Amino acid sequence: NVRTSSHNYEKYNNWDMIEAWTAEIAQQNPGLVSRSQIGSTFEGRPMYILKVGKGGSNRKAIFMDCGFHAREWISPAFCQWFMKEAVRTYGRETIMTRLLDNLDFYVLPVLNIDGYVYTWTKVSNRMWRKTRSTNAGSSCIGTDPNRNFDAGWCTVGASKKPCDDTYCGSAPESEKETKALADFIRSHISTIRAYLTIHSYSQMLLYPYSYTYNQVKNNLELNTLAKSTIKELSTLHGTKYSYGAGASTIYPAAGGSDDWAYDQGIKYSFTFELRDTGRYGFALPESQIRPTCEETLIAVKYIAEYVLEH
Ligand code: ING
Ligand code: ZN
Repeated sequence: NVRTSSHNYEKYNNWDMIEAWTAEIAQQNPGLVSRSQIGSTFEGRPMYILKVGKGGSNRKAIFMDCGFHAREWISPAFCQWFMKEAVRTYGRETIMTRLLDNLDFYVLPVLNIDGYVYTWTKVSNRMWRKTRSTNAGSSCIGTDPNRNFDAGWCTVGASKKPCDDTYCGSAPESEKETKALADFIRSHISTIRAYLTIHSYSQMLLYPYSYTYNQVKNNLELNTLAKSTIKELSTLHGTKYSYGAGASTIYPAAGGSDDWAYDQGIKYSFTFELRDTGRYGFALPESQIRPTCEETLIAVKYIAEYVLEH
């Protein structure tokens, strides 16, 4: 295994760094990592997905995305960390080796690239959340990508006003970014067994539904899995997470990607809300990248093992 040479995983990296890194990590780990493009953003940037796994036919897969919301910088940092650890520990560590021998991870390092780039342009733009698409009849920019999926779309916890931070968009999948993600999942639906989407902050592990208080069919199973996952997560640094169905644990909100993925038939669908609980919020210091990513990696591996066995 060759480590990516220059990439700094304990700093927040801008999009140019991340884009270059996607090419590098694939090139440096042939037979383990491959890169493909799933679409383009509103502003024309290529959306790259990394596939990590030893390959073979008819393999189960786990899909994970980061960077839905522009300001949640710890999220893309985790997808980068996950890939680093996957290639570093494959063949050296039992669990990662078993995972990559038996399933593929599809990792989308940044979904909302245009928004992420925007948060790097000026201090005053650091708290941007949405995409950067234009809205007909409004001078306000952007749609909330996590209100833009076809899951009770725009019925609750979402806004129909383009100037709002939770604007649901003109229609489900109106954004090029969410459409590309949804198209990718639809076209790989026969293999994808779990959907993981990484947000911040709140220290929560959420499962469907958020668009309704109705319980999913395997609610008890997801509740039990979430409970044991956060227990594992806490063992490293003592970080306390809460967990439960989205609507009752964080707030009711329609159009989220986890609810949509679940309704596509992906029975293990989770939203992570990483550190912290509000002291730094979205401006989580770089000194917390390592501990946050370490503990989150434990949780992701724990869920992946469970999914592999079920
Ligand atoms: N939180 C999520 C949000 O989009 C969420 C919470 C999860 C809503 C799943 C709907 C579905 O508001 C953050 N921090 O973005
Ligand atoms: Zn978010």
